[in-house]
Formats: sequence, structure tokens, C-alpha cells
Amino acid sequence: MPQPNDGSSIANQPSPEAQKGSTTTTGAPATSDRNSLTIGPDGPILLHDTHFIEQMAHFNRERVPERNVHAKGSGAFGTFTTTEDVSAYTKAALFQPGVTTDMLARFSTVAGEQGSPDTWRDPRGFALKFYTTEGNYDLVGNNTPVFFIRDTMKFPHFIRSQKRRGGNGLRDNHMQWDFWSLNPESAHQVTYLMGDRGIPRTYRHMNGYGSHTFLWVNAAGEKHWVKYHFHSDQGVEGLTGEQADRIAGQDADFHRRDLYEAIDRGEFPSWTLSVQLMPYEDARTYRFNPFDLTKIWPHEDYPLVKVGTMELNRNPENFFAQIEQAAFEPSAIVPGIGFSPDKMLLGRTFAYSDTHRYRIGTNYQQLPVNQAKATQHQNTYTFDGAMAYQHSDDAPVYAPNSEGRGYADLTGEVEDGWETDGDMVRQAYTLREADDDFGQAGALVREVWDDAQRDQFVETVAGHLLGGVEGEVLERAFDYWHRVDGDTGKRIEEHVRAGQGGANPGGMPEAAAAQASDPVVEDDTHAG
Ligand code: HDE
Repeated sequence: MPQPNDGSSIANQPSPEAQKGSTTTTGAPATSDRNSLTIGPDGPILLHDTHFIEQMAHFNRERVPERNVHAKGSGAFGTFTTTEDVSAYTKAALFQPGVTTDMLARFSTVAGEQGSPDTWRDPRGFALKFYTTEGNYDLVGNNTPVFFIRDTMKFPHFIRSQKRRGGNGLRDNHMQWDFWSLNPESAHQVTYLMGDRGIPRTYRHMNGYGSHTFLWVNAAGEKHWVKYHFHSDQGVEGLTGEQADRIAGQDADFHRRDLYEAIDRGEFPSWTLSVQLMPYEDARTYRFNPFDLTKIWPHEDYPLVKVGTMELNRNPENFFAQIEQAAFEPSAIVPGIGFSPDKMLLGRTFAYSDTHRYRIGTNYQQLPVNQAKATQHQNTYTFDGAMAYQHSDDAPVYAPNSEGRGYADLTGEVEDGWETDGDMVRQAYTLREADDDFGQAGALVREVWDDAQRDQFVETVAGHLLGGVEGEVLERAFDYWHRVDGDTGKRIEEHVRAGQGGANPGGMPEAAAAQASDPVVEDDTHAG
């Protein structure tokens, strides 16, 4: 038998049994995954080598557009169990006492592309999909309880300022600080970001928040405003900029690897869900706008009420099919849960399903990972469209109809609404007595952090500002920090002016920049 001329000896040929393992996408046995069809071993490839054509054509189409934010992420499946009785506040099936619901979580960075390091300083996405008996409920939050802006209209500009310059395609601290200092409502979130929760040690050691204010409705139709807090049962631990940059140089997938391997070892990470509940009427008179996403509700005003436990205990079988194509959307809510007047939340109810239709396809919810797999009753009048797989046989495709196919016909007041009136305007929120941009950021610095955290914060901010921020933008940034807290603002300014002109070309991460100017001293602070 002639030696195959692809460099492998007969002895290396897979067994006849193994050779059956390869088929074409139409299910026929494939001829060869190693040699294209040619005239003689040295001749031209033939166009009717359909297996070759299929392999090449599909290879060119293996990627879907990455998420334009939160592109780098990791996920796992698990369960949520409601351990307490909160039925007085919500009738949502998944939050009834004793109910266990399958779920999917995806954690992510925000600004980095798909191949970027897990350990860059950035908020972390904390996206949850609960497969409830009443339909999927998606809670698409972050690891911070607040956000940078108050109006969705600013979001594209904000994200572009955190990504890459139009000219050189480089990330640029100057651009970031230009946006932040021109949008002072960002101060609370930026303070959080530059603090010791800015880089979680692992995805398992960070909290998650719904961030927005939502609405809970109980069986009697009574309403409460609600904020979600998922506290890590592993504790909260962070990395310093130096540790993070060192890890980034060694393993860009550090957090992904940690989550996957922990679950593989049977070390299932868990989080305790608690909520803050504001009586519906309180929102009218509360001292600041309770729907303002840049603010937290002080716990002394609305203490935490425990709800249950989320545990991640199953890794994806296939990353692309189940994590890359997972579609989280704030618009996926269930009875007993509603939105709130938070402009950011309302804007997101459009944006996510729109991005999924573009990124994955019209029928993205028919993919197994996105299907409402726990509902007993599905009767949607959306059908056809590219890659349609689910259908409703020959049932009427319109409603109402005389063939008994059910349809929705709610009329009158909706149970998850709120009163509102006024002229159509384009305007920022009305300011209440305690509404401001810097108060809660200053409280975080002065009342929550200790001296060591403040010292590290000053180092981090100064390092970031030394990364190419200059001129009027730098002066505005000093003013920004002085308005957050006079003492730390002063220390940041002194630190930067002393280091002005340091070796930190624009956009380098703060610690890498510091290292660029002096040799790395080997130490064992690697957080591995
Ligand atoms: Fe997102 N966000 N976002 N975001 N976001 C997306 O949807 C958007 C905001 C968050 O693991 C995108 O599927 C707008 C706040 C997470 O798949 C996009 C606004 C919070 C994820 C989008 C915001 C988030 C996303 C990009 C301004 C925390 C990853 C890809 C109102 C409360 C979900 C995608 C996953 C992803 C839009 C702001 C969290 C573009 C318009 C605030 C965790 O649709």
C-alpha cells in the first residue's frame, strides 16, 4: 500500500473506527480532512472538491461580530434558589420561597476587545439569565452598583472615549479623562473604578448589582421599587494595578481560566442575593432622584432584605454556542417585575435585543442557550425570519382568530406602570435637594475607605493621569478630584505635578507605565 505523501506513516493512520468520525455538514462521510482533491498528487485542486469548498467557506464565516462592549467574557450555568419569603413584595415565580431556577451567568470586562486581558481596570459585567417557568428573566448588571452616566443618549460617546482614537487606533487616557471631566456625573463610578474594586482578583471574588432601580409587584398589585445586590460568598478581593498588569502579560484569560477550573474542581462559586425595597410612594419625596443610576440608596434608608442564593456549578460544553451566542437583554422580564423611570434602563430595553438581532440573527432566541426552556406555555406570533427553527405548525398566524389560538388582550392600567405627566423635553433630570455629582463619590472616599485604600487610590489615579493626560483636560481632572474630596484631590494633583513628564506614554496601564521607567523587581505578589 503506497505511503500517503502527507508526511504521516501508515502506522499513524487513525483506526478505521476513528476515520468514521468525520462527516460533511450534510451528514455524509467526509473523504479527507488532510488532502484536497487534485489531478495526481501534484496536480491542481478541483472545484468540485465540495468538502474542501465547505471547509474553506465555513471557516471564513466562523466568527459573529463581537459584542461592541463587554466583548471579553466568560460564563457558566447554575441555579438560583429563593431561600426566604419575599412574596409580600413580588409575585415573580422565581422569587417564591423554595423555588430553584436554572440560570446562566456571564461575567465580562467592558472596553476591551475579545482578546484583551481579563485583568484590565474596568467595571465587570454581571449578566444573569434565569430560565423561569414564566419566561426568561434577564438581570444584566455590573460588579458596581452605579454607572458613569444618567442618559442613554451619552452611551455611544462614553464608550468611544474609553476605546480607541480615530486616528492612531490607540486607547488614550487623555480621551477618557476628556469625557469624564466633561460629564461630572461620572465621578461616583470613576471613583469606584479607580478604587480597590476596580480589578477583581477573580470573577468569583466580586459582587454583582442590578445597578438600576426596578419595580416589584406582588399578587395584590402592590408595588415597591427595588435594587439588587449579589454578594460574593467567596468574599470580595481585588488586584493592584501592578499585579493585574503582570498577570495580563502572562495570561490574558486569567479570570476565564479561574472560573472554569474552579467549577471543574467542584468548587462552585455562590452569591447571596439581597434587595433594597423602597415603598412606591417614597420615590416622589426621597431627597435625591431614586432612579438616578449614578447614585446608591444608603442602606440605613433602605436596609438589605435577603432573598436567596445563586450557585454556578456547570461549565459550558461549548464556549461559542453557549457563551459567545448568549443573548442577555434587560427587556426580558416576567410578571411581578417591572422597569422604572430610569432613562438608562429604559434605553437598554431597546438596545440589547437590537444588538442581538444584528450580532447573532433574527431568531437568536431560538438558540438553545437563549430559549425560554422552563416555560410550560409558549405561543408567540413572531415567526419565520432567517434560521427559523421553532414554528407553530398550521396554527393561525394572526390574532384575534376564530380557530381558538390564544392571544393577549390586556386593556386599561398596566400593573407594572407608574404615574407620569409633563411636556416633551430634552433635558437632564430635575435636581432634588440632595442631587449632585460628587457627594456620594466623596462619601465613598472619606467614609467607606481606610487610609491604605485612599493611598492606593491616589497612586492609581495619579498613575492614570500621568498616562498622557495633559493641558486643560488635566486641569479639569484635578478640579474633578478636588470636588470629590479636597484632601485626596490635593494629593492627586501634587503626585501628578511631581511626576509630570514621567515615562508613561498615553494609554499604557498605570503599573506597566511605572515599570517602563524602572526595572521590575521580582516579587511573589502574583495573585495566581
Ligand atoms: Fe450594556 N450593552 N449598555 N450596560 N451591558 C451591552 O449588548 C447598553 C449598561 C452590560 O454578557 C451590549 O449584548 C446601553 C449598564 C453587560 O452578553 C449593548 C447602555 C450596565 C453587558 C449594550 C448600557 C450594562 C452589556 C453590547 C446605556 C449595567 C454584557 C453587547 C444605557 C447596569 C452582556 C450586547 C453579556 C452589553 C448597550 C449601559 C451592563 C451594546 C445602550 C448601565 C453586563 O447592547
